[in-house]
Amino acid sequence: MITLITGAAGHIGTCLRRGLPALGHRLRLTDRGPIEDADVDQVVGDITDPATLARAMEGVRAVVHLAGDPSTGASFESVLDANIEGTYRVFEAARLAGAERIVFASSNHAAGFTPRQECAPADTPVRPDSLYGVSKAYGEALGRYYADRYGMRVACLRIGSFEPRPPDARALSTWLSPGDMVRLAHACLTAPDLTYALVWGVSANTRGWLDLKPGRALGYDPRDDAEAYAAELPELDVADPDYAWLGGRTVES
Ligand code: 15L
Repeated sequence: MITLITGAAGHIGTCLRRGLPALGHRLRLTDRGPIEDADVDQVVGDITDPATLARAMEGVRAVVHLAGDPSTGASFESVLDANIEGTYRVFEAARLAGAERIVFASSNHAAGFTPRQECAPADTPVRPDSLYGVSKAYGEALGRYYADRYGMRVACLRIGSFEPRPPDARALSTWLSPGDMVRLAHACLTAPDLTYALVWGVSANTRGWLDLKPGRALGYDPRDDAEAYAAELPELDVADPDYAWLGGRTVES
């Protein structure tokens, strides 16, 4: 049983290709360039190329789809190619190859215009704060379609701030640690009852306000908390966009 990781050379891809094998996952990697430090099965090429994807999908049971432009400032042309067309090509190639499960890296920015609240549900309505966020909302819709239409099992992860440590004060609420990223992907790859799920990709942050219950229901057991770094970071004013909005300062950029 092979799990394909797209965008495997990126930050999250590198974290998962290093962390998932120890949890029993046999991986194949794909990215636009070769991954030199990886002594594993890999297919080099672009996800907008159906021939590359057909090779990458051979014998694959599950896909972790990370490839795409990760920048909140991405242009329309860039998201159109990498995120819109690329994500469609990945879902369709996975279906044609008989893969049964897709874990899609969405983002908090699909709902970045959500105001801070007590506890935001994981299926908080789409309120993108950027064209990047729009492209992630599109990926979530595509996932819902492939689940309903073709019976694929799809988990969309609305990832917060994935970094080795919280990069700024906003991330005291939105941080996703590398260890928890691996735990979340593992849960979504193995949950027997997954049909379609939207889950927040964040750690168990003391200052978090994103509901972790849907993730926990799939078996996600976050262990990290950004609070451990709070003393190093400034307090945010409630009027600061990094405090007031899920997407932080992206809502104003
Ligand atoms: C994301 O989805 C982006 O890829 C990343 O660059 C950060 O902006 C992150 O969200 C975040 O919200 O911190």
